[in-house]
Amino acid sequence: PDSENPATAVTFPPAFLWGAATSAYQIEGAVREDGRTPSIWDTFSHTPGKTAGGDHGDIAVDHYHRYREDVALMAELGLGAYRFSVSWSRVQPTGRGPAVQKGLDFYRRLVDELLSKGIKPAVTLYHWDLPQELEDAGGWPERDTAYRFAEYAQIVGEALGDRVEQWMTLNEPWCSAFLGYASGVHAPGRTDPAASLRAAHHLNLAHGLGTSALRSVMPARNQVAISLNSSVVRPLSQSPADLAAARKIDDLANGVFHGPILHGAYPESLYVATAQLTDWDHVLDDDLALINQPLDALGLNYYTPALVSAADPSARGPRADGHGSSDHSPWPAADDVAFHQTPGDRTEMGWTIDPTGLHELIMRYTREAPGLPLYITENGAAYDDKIDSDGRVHDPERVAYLHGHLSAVRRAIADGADVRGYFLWSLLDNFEWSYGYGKRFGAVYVDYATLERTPKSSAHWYAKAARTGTLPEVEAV
Ligand code: PNW
Repeated sequence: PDSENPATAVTFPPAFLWGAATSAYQIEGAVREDGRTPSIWDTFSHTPGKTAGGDHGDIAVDHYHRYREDVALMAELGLGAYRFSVSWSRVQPTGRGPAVQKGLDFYRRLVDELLSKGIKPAVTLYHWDLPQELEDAGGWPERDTAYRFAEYAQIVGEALGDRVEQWMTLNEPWCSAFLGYASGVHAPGRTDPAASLRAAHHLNLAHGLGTSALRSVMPARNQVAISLNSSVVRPLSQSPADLAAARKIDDLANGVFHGPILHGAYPESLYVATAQLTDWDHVLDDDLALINQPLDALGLNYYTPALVSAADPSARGPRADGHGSSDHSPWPAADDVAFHQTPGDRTEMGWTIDPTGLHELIMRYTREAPGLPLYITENGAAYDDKIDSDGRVHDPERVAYLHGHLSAVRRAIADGADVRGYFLWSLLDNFEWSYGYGKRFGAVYVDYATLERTPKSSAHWYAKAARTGTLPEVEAV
């Protein structure tokens, strides 16, 4: 087999980090414990019609009470790192003011447990769960939310900065801004394209101010990064109209965040494309400098590429962009763009499996941000997993997905990219946002009746990869 043949083995550098990722609202549960108050996801998931089957995160997979067991599982699987997020409303129930120690204590215990097992914690400060009170005050379209985030970042940085080295300010601000405020398929469920563009800017500002706040309270050795939605956007043809459509979506998916964060400027073409919605007067003079903080690393999340063409804006058919169902587009000012299904096999999300997209993405940011270490902070697949009568969960499709994408990462490293680690999404089956519990992304199966955890065959496969630094054959499971 490949893994034993040095000529064909897919072997990673010895320091490569093998991790898994989760987020607070998707796994913790315990939503009313120790002073936690509702976030926009509590409100949204309890609003009829917003999530599949009315699913919500009240219990989720009860990680708040089972974190020791979950860390033990990670240790068994030989993970080198674990990426999790902090629930803002556990730490600051109103989104402002002094911290609740009990809330912080949970994360202190979790981090200590990880460190005691030799697992490197990687903290995301914001994975979409804005305290409801801040949404009531206007949410991300309001500038004040960015200042509130900086204050929260400082609190968490002070509490955990002595023992957590790897930090991410935001997870996928694209989803927060455009699924939250334009298409409305994510919390808070607003459908106001102009507001979504303001939200995007204030998320950028929050990242910049939060980065400065973290650095002001943490040891200099710690690394600050951000995990960006980093779309691979392909034109359906090389016609000028299709190329322009791809350019527009690239600006709205990538440029709107990478531009100010990495280069200190929004793409000129983004201003032009969105002029009908906003004159961008919410961008104040110093903002771009505040946003453009030097970073220690960049996190890329990748699932599937996008395929787009020009479209006649009057002929609005059903959309196929894989971002949930809504009559409202998550793409402001892009009625003239059509989305197409990329050919190939798909996961249970309907997302086409295309590892070449991950290679492409890594090489793009290797060029765009030379010298900046990269981490794949999310990659993974949902399948309709079932537990067998012998108590095993056999998920060869997920193994193949991971093998394909990790091989793409390895190719990128061979091509000169500085990829330092990979975080599988997700450690556990969990609350998949508007899709509820129906979509299972975990390497570990969760029985939602008993909350019992069972590592799937993909978990065993991944554990072997982590242990040996070499990808096992896909048939080896
Ligand atoms: C990411 N889209 O979400 C998130 O960071 C995770 O919390 C989530 O569970 C995971 O990917 C799987 O979905 C996304 O519509 C949600 O393009 C939606 C999209 C992308 C990522």
